[in-house]
Amino acid sequence: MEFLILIIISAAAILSSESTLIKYDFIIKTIPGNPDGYPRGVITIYNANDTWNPNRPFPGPLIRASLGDTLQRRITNHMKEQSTSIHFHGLHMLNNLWMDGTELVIQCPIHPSETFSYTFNVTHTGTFWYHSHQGQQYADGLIGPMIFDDDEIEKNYSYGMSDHVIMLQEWYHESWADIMTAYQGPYDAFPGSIPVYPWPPTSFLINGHGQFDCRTINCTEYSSFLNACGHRERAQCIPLREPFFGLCNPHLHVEDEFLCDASQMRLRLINAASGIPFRFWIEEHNITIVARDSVPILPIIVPRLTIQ
Ligand SMILES: *[C@@H]1O[C@H](CO)[C@@H](O)[C@H](O)[C@H]1NC(C)=O
Ligand SMILES: *[C@@H]1O[C@H](CO)[C@@H](O)[C@H](O)[C@H]1NC(C)=O
Ligand SMILES: *[C@@H]1O[C@H](CO)[C@@H](O)[C@H](O)[C@H]1NC(C)=O
Ligand SMILES: *[C@@H]1O[C@H](CO)[C@@H](O)[C@H](O)[C@H]1NC(C)=O
Ligand SMILES: *[C@@H]1O[C@H](CO)[C@@H](O)[C@H](O)[C@H]1NC(C)=O
Ligand SMILES: [Cu+2]
Repeated sequence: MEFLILIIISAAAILSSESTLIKYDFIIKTIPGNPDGYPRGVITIYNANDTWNPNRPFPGPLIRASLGDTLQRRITNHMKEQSTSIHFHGLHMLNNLWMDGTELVIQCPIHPSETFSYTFNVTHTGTFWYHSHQGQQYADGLIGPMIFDDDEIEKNYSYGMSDHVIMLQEWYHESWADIMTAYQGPYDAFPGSIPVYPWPPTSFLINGHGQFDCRTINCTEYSSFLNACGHRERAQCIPLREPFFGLCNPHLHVEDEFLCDASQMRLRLINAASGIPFRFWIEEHNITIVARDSVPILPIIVPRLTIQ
């Protein structure tokens, strides 16, 4: 599956300063996390010169450069049991397709304990994101934002330092591998098992944080239902169980605040979900859409928007 982004603000190319080599060195690791208060294993990506943030293991570090810069991004896979690769969503990689990051299509997997460097020239401006391109691995947290400066929006609007990334995701309490097994699993693989599609998310995350009310559901009570013809059918039920990594806490994370200290605020919306669109709005405010998929557009003023 591949997902679209709508980016509220970003823009066209105007060459300015000379080229700089910008280096990042990242480590990828699986750790226990609790994005919505329900502890489970997640994948974190963090600066090699630093440690991971247990309170917000993802989104990963912001990659920021300007049009014309060269980016070098070293990735070391410290996961014990999974290979990986990183795709830079929305970048064209013209004459440079070996840096596109699709595992087993463009490159060999980055196996556990291996390192791989991605190098490319920044030929776009605006808001983008990177994510794992190994199976559906990014659904476990391997995502992060990228900003390429020098766009027209910087010049045409006066948002000052009020420049924020907002990454939206749906979240599950199962790993992507379990969800894929549930999608594809045969009927009666074990007594009572039925393939479940779609597998509903348990919560939604904004910049890696959300809230879950910690309820549990015992599917024995929902095992069947009477259909319109009066026949009893087996029901699909997603069991909601106690976490085994620790206690669930519905009030673990407080809301993030974005202080508005200018008359305008730039929000760089990224839909980093695995399978759903989002509707986004801000109470008592209109939103001006100034770009889509990093391409600037004539401004559109809306009370809410849908991001695919
Ligand atoms: C680690 O590297 C990043 C990216 O190069 C840099 O922004 C950050 O300041 C460095 N952090 C430390 C603690 O040196
Ligand atoms: C990146 O830019 C440098 C310097 O302009 C150039 O030598 C190199 O060929 C470019 N690489 C790609 C893949 O376009
Ligand atoms: C689930 O509910 C059924 C019927 O109410 C009960 O027999 C069973 O023990 C329950 N299972 C769990 C794990 O609570
Ligand atoms: C949003 O725009 C509509 C249409 O121009 C306008 O009627 C409404 O008052 C605006 N709302 C706010 C909160 O500014
Ligand atoms: C920025 O302003 C210039 C001059 O008014 C205009 O030509 C251009 O289309 C604007 N670009 C954006 C992205 O708003
Ligand atoms: Cu992508």
